[in-house]
Amino acid sequence: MSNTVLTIDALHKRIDAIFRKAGLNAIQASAIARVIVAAERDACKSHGVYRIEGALRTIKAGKVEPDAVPELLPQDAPAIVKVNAKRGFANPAFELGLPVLIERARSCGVAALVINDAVHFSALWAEVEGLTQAGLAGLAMCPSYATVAPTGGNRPLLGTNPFAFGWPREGQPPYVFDFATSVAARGEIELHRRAGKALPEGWAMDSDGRPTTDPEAALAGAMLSFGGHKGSAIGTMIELLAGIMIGDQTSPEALDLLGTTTLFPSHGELIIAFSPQAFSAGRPGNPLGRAEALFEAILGQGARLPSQRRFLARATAERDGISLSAKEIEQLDRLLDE
Ligand code: NDP
Ligand code: PYC
Repeated sequence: MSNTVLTIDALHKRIDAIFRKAGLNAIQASAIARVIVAAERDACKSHGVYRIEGALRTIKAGKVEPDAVPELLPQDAPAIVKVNAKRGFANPAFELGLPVLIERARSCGVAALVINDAVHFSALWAEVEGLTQAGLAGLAMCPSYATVAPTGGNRPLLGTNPFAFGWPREGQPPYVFDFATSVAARGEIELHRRAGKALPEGWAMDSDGRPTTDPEAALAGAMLSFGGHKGSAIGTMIELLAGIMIGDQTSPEALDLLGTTTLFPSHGELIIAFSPQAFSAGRPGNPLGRAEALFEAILGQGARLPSQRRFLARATAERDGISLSAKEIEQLDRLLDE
């Protein structure tokens, strides 16, 4: 069956309507529809429309507050902005905190946004892009739930803990990377399972700790960290900074609370914004100009920059619309009728 092409706006309206019908308030529905549409627009299927069912399951199970209105908390420290998501999704909490984070990073040179008590399922590149659009560099990270074995271990403990970085560029899309600290996002394993495809070797172990390429066995077992002990250490750092340090759940705690990996976990998120101008003040050279020389040298070797694939997909979707399979369209229609 052939694909259907929808405009970005039309897809947002459909997904927003599904979440409104499921009981989310306008703030929650609109913000999570925005990140899901952005993922489809940028050809990041692991966090696109397939995530709608997980969000709906989480709403039905009462594990997210459908009427949550995130709250900006009084500031104790000028460079730490805190938003409580009030057990709603992380995305509206981020949207509330972003302008304050930008203002604080511009005035202090560096500032952090702490999001607490949030249900989280989305990709992080959209968040660091919010900073690069304001001329800032930034990092974003969060735990997830225990699905990844620490390197040398054989049972799930760490989350797939995403880590994103953005650097602003003038007249060009920013330099952005965003990856799970497991070999691949768990969403990729689920997409392999749905497609009946074996996993590449080195992604996961089964529940007996043996290497597996079977997605079912991998989902029941443990995923592996990217880069062995290095990814395992970065994943642990994220548990420390974006879990324990901000007074929120670590991945094993999030899984204990939820009791399943079929719903979305509740935990916090940490976003740090840097002003390149403030850090380089008094030093020779313009940091954005110097960065361009580095990017040119990378490209000059025939390498590509992270997010280049995504930005190309975005340009195509903005021009031609978003192409969804017949199965995906059926899913959207069914979810709206349910
Ligand atoms: P990928 O491995 O698909 O991509 C990781 C990054 O590497 C991207 O920025 C990608 O850019 C870049 N990249 C890929 N290939 C190359 C290359 N050859 N040269 C240069 N750069 C390259 O991502 P993951 O599967 O690890 O993660 C996917 C998403 O899952 C992320 O957006 C992450 O935030 C999300 N996630 C969310 C979680 C959560 O708890 N909320 C948990 C785990 C993951 P490009 O996109 O252009 O290919
Ligand atoms: O893809 O690993 C993942 C993931 C976990 C929670 C949201 N996405």
